[in-house]
Amino acid sequence: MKKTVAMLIAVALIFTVSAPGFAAYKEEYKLDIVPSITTAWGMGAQYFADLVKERSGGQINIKVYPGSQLTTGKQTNAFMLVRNGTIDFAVQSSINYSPQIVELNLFALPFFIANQPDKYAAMDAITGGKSGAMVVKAVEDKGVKFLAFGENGFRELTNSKKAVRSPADLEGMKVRVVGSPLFLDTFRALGANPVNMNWSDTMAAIQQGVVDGQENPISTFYPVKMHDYHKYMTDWHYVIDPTLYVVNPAVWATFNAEDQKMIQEAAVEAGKYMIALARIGLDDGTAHKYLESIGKLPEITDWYTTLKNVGMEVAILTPEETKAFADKTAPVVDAWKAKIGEEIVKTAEAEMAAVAK
Ligand code: X2X
Repeated sequence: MKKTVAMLIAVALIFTVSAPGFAAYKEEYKLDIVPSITTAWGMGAQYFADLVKERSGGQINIKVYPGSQLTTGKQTNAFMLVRNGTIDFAVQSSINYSPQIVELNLFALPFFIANQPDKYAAMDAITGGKSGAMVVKAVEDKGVKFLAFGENGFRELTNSKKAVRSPADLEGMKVRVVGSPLFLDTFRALGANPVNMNWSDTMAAIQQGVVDGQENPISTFYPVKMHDYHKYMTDWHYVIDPTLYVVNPAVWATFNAEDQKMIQEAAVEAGKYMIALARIGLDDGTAHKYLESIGKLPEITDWYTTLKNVGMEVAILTPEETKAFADKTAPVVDAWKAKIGEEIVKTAEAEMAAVAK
């Protein structure tokens, strides 16, 4: 009798301990991204899915859905859908989540990070520092589990009309921006005529000439052959767009501690890969070295030559020219600093100053 009871208890224990690990797995976890798989963003998301699959012995299957399929094109609704569990995982732009999480606008303050002597060091000081942790807390307080930072990149302006080197050149130009209020304020302050539009509608609008300009990181606009429509690029780096690897908290809770650790580490690793892809050929060579060291150098490693070869004219601004844009947008920065929160902004400023050479 005693033996039978002991055995029953042992069997019950085995089931309770192992059950969550098995029973909780879904056949497929859906992961949301905006652009195509061929962008740095898409590659960074796919690498995460691949690492998780490999390290779970094929048990945890994350599928990347490119082109905003999971949000039916409405990229600024993406946060709500991962919060309510319609979407399991996401690698999303800070811009697309910023209508719900005002703190994320920190990265989209015009010429805030761009004006630092080393803009990448400044960015890393924020994401790796206290201000970054404050932003992450704001994201998690709104109901989504944060896993890691990635990067879409510094955003450059392209257009079909003319070389843009001053706010006067932008006067009245119809520029497509993401549906996030700070972007409308910024482009209005610059004298342009901003039109907010989802990325999924943007290429058609550009092809039809409904808009004349757009702003995106090079690694995002090159794969859609922006150069076939836009001859001019302004290399102004005015804002940066980190991406966030996130997961729905209820989905996260279904993974055991070991899986959680593995998934988190995979996100950090994939994030590092994506950051390097977004920076290669644009930083001091650090990204190139890193990608080489992990055996994952992409096909294109020199963006300026690549853009030139496809006929794009790149306006590299002098510090004075950049300042003219920054002066115009200074009131927007002031107004938005207050909305984002003085404490986060001041902390970020101090962290950037600490790494400024
Ligand atoms: O819509 C854009 O411009 C994109 C692809 O960069 C984002 O999703 C923020």
